Order: sequence, then C-alpha cells, then structure tokens
Amino acid sequence: MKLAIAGATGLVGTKMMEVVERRNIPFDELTLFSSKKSAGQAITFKGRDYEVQELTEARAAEHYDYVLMSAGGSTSLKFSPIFEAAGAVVIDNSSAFRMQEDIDLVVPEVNKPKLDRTIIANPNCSTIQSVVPLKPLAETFGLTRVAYTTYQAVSGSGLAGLNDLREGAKGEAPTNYPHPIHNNVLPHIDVFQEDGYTKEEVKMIDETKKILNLPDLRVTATCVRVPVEDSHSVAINVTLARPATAEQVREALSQQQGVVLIDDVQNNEYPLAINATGRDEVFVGRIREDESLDNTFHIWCTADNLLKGAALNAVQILEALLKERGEVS
Ligand code: 11C
Repeated sequence: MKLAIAGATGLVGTKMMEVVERRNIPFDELTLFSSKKSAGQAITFKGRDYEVQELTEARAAEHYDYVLMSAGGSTSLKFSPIFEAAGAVVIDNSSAFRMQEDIDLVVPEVNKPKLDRTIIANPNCSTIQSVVPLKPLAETFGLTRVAYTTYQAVSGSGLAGLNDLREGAKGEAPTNYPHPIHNNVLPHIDVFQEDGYTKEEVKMIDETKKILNLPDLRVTATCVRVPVEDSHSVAINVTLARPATAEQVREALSQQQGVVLIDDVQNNEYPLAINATGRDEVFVGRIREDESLDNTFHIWCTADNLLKGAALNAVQILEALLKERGEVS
C-alpha cells in the first residue's frame, strides 16, 4: 500500500504520523509532502529516515493508494483532485470540499462514506467531537434542535495560535489573533460572515446536519477561543424529539463507541481539557435537564482537537476503508 501524508510537518500532519504508527496502519511505501518552505527536512518514522518532499502537481499525479492531507484549504483544492485522478483515496482535513454534495464528510462512529468521489472530507474539530455523542441520542430519542457554545484551544489555529498564547504570557503582542489570547477569551474563530456568524460557527451548523444526515435539524453555535493549549470543550444544549430522563440520556451516551461518560459531580468529576489531551475518546458529563425548554438537556463535551478532532479521525476513516476492503483484519 502506497501511503502519502501531505502537510507532514504541520501540527496535524505530525499527529497523523504518530497515529499511523500507534495504530499500526500497514503500508509498503510512505511519502511525506510539505510546502516548498519545509521541504528537505528529515523525519525519522518507524526507525527509517524520510526526506520531506515538496508537493508539486507532477508528484501528486504519481499513484498513491491513500493520501492523508492536512495542508490547508487552497493547497487541498489544487492537489486533492490531482491525487484523486491518479487513483488515490484522499482523506482531507481542510474545509475545502466538506459541503460539496458528492463529497463524503465522515466520522466513523457516526456515518460511512458512499464514495461517489474518492476525496473524503474530515470534519471540523469541534464538529467531530460533538456529533459522536449526538449520534446515540438521535437514534434513541430523535433530535429537533442543537445549540453549541464552544471553548476552543489555541492549537486549533496551529503553531501560530500556540505562539500567541505562549508569547502573550511573556507580554508579547499577538501576531495571529486580533486580540491577546493570554488571560482572555475571544468570541471569534475564523472570519465573520455578513450575518454576524463566524465561519467556524457556520461549519459547526452545516457539518452537523450533513454528518447526522438530518438536513432539517435546527442547529446554532457560538464559537469561542480560550487560553488553553490543547483540547476543545463544547457545551451542547440538545432538544430531543421524544421525552427522556437525564439517566436515560446518560445510559444512551455510555453505550456509544468512542464516548466516555464522566459524570460524578458529588466528587467533582466531569470532563476536563487537560485530561482529554492525548486521549482518543470523546468525554461527556454534566448531563442535566434544561428546565427552560421541553425535552432539552445540557451536555459538556471535551476531546483532543488534534487527535479525535483531526488526525485520529482521518486515520480512523483510513482504517475503516482498509477493513472494508479486506486490506487489514
Ligand atoms: C479551530 N476548528 O479550532 C478550528 C480549526 O475547519 O478544520 C480547524 C478548522 C477546520 O480554529
């Protein structure tokens, strides 16, 4: 199996390699791509040295079986179709193709690709961790409305976000965010649209409906950047189609693959960003009825944004394809 990782020197690309190694994804040949700026770097992976190659049209037109792509939207728009035309399945972490009708947007615990095209989109990080717990609730009780408020880590903005937080703590002015993130909370992720929502909020709204295959679900979001290095938290307020108790909601969540329930408030136990970092699962807790609306519940949800929110989910998509095609047991 010929595997390529594009964007291999970035935060998510580096995590993709870690996850490929940790989950023993079998490959015969590995090619690592980056932009011209990072090309030439040497990376040791599974005891072998690789030189990172510049991603060019000619290199993308060579045949790879699978490409894990984390090189940003404009690079993906240009190169993913070239990889695809040369016979690759491309699993793309950017937002470039996510909402195209012929492109699958996949969270393996929730949905399967139809593969009309062989570019598969990996959803936005805060969307991924939110739809995993919503899936059993959709199946068991039905969903009518979801309101998200996010608390997103700076690593969602890559090294530039981490740099603003770390340097900001030393008194430096921000270079990535429009305001300091150290000692601050920014109700602003990605660019503002004309209607006042940010693109991050629009992504959460649109992607949730597409992944859950619920086009009429009412979804809204406020996305907020917090001074945390890793792991996003999301306060999910969900209205169910049928009545349930908090205990029934907990029971449905605890049965869901990929979800860990931590909900013991008597002992101050609930999901925390610092405990989610480095973990593959989505953690949920603080489950309680919202008495201001019928059939409505609050769920606190935390996950590692670079793992389940990006690299791990992409590798899980690859794993599921390899299993389905009988290429791994
Ligand atoms: C953030 N969620 O935390 C973003 C990063 O659409 O894949 C991922 C952006 C995306 O800033």
